[in-house]
Amino acid sequence: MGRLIEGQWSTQWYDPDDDGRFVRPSTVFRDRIEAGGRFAPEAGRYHLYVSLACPWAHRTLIARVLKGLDDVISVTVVDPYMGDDGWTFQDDDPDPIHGHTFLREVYTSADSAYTGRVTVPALWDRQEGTIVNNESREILRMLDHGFAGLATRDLDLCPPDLHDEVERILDAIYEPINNGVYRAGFAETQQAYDEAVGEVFEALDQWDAHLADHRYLCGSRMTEADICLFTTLLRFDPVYVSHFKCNVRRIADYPHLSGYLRDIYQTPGVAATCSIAHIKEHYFRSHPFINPTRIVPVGPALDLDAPHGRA
Ligand SMILES: N[C@@H](CCC(=O)N[C@@H](CS)C(=O)NCC(=O)O)C(=O)O
Repeated sequence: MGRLIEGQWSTQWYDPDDDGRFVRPSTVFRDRIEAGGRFAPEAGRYHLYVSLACPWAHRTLIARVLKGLDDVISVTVVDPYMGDDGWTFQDDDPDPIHGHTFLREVYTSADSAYTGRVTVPALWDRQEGTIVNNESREILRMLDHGFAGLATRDLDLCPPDLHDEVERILDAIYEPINNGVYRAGFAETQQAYDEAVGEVFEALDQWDAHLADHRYLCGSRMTEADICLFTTLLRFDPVYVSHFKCNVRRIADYPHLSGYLRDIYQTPGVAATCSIAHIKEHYFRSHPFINPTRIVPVGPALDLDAPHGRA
């Protein structure tokens, strides 16, 4: 793990705030794919660098498959283990564009003086030779709306009539849930941890109640908000409960969130983007300050194919 400082690699972890809270830095590449713009939608032009372990990258993999963009946007999956060199390419899934060994080299190929973390997802443009964007929520929206005419599946994950509600829910789940589990797991003081875990479970309790009478977060249609909640819920019982100490309740203990998790998992195309083995291998092996033995637990037993009862 580490970061680039003016193009030079440094094995530094995140800097907490004065009270030991985890602080997630903002991402740097924030351009957009749009018809008529510098980054126009074109088949074969863009490439996604992802990890199957990462909940943020997983959002973009799900959108790619649900929109039928598999043949339009190519993908490389990095090795689950993130050590001192950061994300590394796998021998059986090498970097097809540059032939690099490390993801950080993709970042310095985009900007030789880049300063920041080397994160997934990152959306690469073959034509301009740069990273278009490395912020998952924005890449998700680009895959959803930026490739009209190229997407082979007719489905809108943020339709105009639900736009404001999708945005509201994306905002509402981000800090307490999506980022909340990280704020708990990477807290460096008891107070920072207590604060984060309290927020995680208050929010989960609230959304479980909401899902008692809504199939999806925004009602009867699956949206970007569901994708963003799903990728955190999928990792919750196998990883966040023990590794990030989010152990007040499991998702399996929630009457509605548990079925909702299986409902999204069983949506055609989604299961193929999920690898519990990859997820566990990444978290338990890559954070020795949390798990010094790097032993990957065997459980928990999960049956994501069990009936979800929510149709
Ligand atoms: N805000 C970013 C966060 C991406 C992110 O933090 N990804 C993690 C993997 S789960 C990563 O690549 N971390 C490497 C590091 O921070 O060194 C997004 O939503 O895309």
